[in-house]
Amino acid sequence: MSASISELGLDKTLDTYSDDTRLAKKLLFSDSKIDYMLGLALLQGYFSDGGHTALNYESNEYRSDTVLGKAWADFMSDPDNEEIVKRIFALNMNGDNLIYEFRLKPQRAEKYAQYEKVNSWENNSISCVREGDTLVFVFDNYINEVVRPFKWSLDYAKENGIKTFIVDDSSNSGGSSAVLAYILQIMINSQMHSNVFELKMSNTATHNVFASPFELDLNLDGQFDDADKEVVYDFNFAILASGKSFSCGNLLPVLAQEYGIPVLGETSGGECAIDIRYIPTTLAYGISSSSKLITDSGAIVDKGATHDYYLVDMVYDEEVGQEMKHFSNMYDIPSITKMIDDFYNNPPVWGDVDGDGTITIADATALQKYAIDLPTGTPRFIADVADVNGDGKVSVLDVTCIQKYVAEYQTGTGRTGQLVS
Ligand SMILES: [Ca+2]
Ligand SMILES: [Ca+2]
Ligand SMILES: [Ca+2]
Repeated sequence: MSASISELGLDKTLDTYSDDTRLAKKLLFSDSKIDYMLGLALLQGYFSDGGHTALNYESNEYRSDTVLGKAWADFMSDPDNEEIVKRIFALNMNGDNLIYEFRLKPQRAEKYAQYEKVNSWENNSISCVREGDTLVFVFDNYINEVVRPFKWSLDYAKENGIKTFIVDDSSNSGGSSAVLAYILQIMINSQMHSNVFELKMSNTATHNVFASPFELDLNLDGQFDDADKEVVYDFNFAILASGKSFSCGNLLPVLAQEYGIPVLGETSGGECAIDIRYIPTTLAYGISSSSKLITDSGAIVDKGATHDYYLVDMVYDEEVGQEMKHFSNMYDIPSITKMIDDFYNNPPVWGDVDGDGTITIADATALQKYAIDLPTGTPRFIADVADVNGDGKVSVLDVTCIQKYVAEYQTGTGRTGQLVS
């Protein structure tokens, strides 16, 4: 829809885009405030970016203890209005907004129920789950109550032979940047040996860059001192992310990736800083702020962390009547542990494009698809090791080299199988 708005403007887009946008426009011109809110709710599914851009952003008007909020709640629960309520719901599902709430979360819960729950806090909203020598720390908001359970889980892991420590950020809608600073600093502190984390922002109008330093009590003893610099955990850290990982939930994988920590699942949802604005009817809406958080290398974090391993399937859903995202593979602890092991342990080798440590026909097949811009069909694809014949591009010639290598030809294999120096 954004392409249409750029070309035609909002008004004409609403006229031409779909029956729903035409209905939304009609409702937005109504004298009834409930109609107006319905119009916004219809458009929300189209405009949603997962969180920050929210036309019917939760405001006082929507609270059930206000006159309008109560009228809205009554309207939505009235059986006479079932059709329009269903339509709004369906639009929001298609808009990716509710997929995570109604699909990712139950699929995740089902998967984690297969493993040992080591501990949980805050009515089960924070937990850690173990399988073999892997521990997964699960939390869905960056709230202060996460800090001690996180530290507890790290210490448990250290004392109990855990090698792989996974931070499950995949259903995390954000929260406090101070909590994010604590979690990230611990994950990267074997490289940093510091107790100060700097969160950097850039103003999109002036390009002025500024940093907010967080001094961190990493060992949680109430003192800020040198002892905090040596709070180091030598696990193989990894992050699970999805399109639902938003705001601070997006910031963690983006920043951690620059320190070599792999991101598994799908590209995180994006955006970080939020502005709340009001329209003249007093309804609030949310948009992303003009100040953008940036990484150490200066990259804007808004677009999200590109997954190192893509673990989402499309599965036909009979109830919905179409293919829907399926997330169970993201939470299969033995298989993601193997990927994380591969990520940390396999040095880059020419031709091993799926990064599993061996050159097989699977690498040739993935490369063949990549060369013609198809999805590779592998969770990981390392484009940097694909140009095995060294001609500066990735093409079917590289595929042939790998096929010959697999078939044990002595010539015509390029540098397939050699370590990337
Ligand atoms: Ca301390
Ligand atoms: Ca391989
Ligand atoms: Ca090539």
